[in-house]
Amino acid sequence: TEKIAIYPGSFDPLTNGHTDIIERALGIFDKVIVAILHNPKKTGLFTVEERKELIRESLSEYKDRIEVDSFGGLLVDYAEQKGAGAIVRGMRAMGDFESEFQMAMMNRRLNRDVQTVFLITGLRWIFTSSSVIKEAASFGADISGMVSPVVHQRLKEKLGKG
Ligand code: COD
Repeated sequence: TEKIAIYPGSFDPLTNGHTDIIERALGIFDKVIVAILHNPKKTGLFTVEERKELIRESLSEYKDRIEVDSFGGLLVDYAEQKGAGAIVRGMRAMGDFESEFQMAMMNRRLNRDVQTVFLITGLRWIFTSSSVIKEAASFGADISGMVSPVVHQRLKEKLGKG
């Protein structure tokens, strides 16, 4: 049977760090569902629809094995509904560990059949995050090489900077 993993996150917007994790996950699983948390209380820089669009365009070469979706409510319920046996999370430097561990334990408590799989990012993405990229881009920093060309373009349009 098909091995399906959920890669959940905010993806506001997708960075090359996220893409690195997706590529690694595709080496293990048959299909990866990139799932954006739909949080009505928290608005990001990009709408959920825009984020989906950016992921689809940036990862079009993998379109046969990637599904891009959004979800609300509990992640483990969504995973079960999608027939996914695993949740993939990316690990950067040490700072990620504590909160990720807590979330994984909570998710296991909620559904012991869904495993959390941590993948270690490529060294060059250790310091990359959507928030740092947004902040740097808002001050006009050159963030090419940290995001895909489409994300780069859309960030420039949103922030009105070059
Ligand atoms: N290199 C490697 N990994 C990276 C990088 C990078 N440079 N940048 C980000 N990542 C990883 C993150 O570590 C994370 O694993 C993933 O990519 C997504 O990151 P973000 O920042 O886009 O998304 P998060 O961490 O804000 O997403 C949080 C969730 C939406 C997954 C979480 O809030 C959730 O599951 N909510 C649903 C409610 C629920 O079920 N709660 C109970 C669980 S405690």
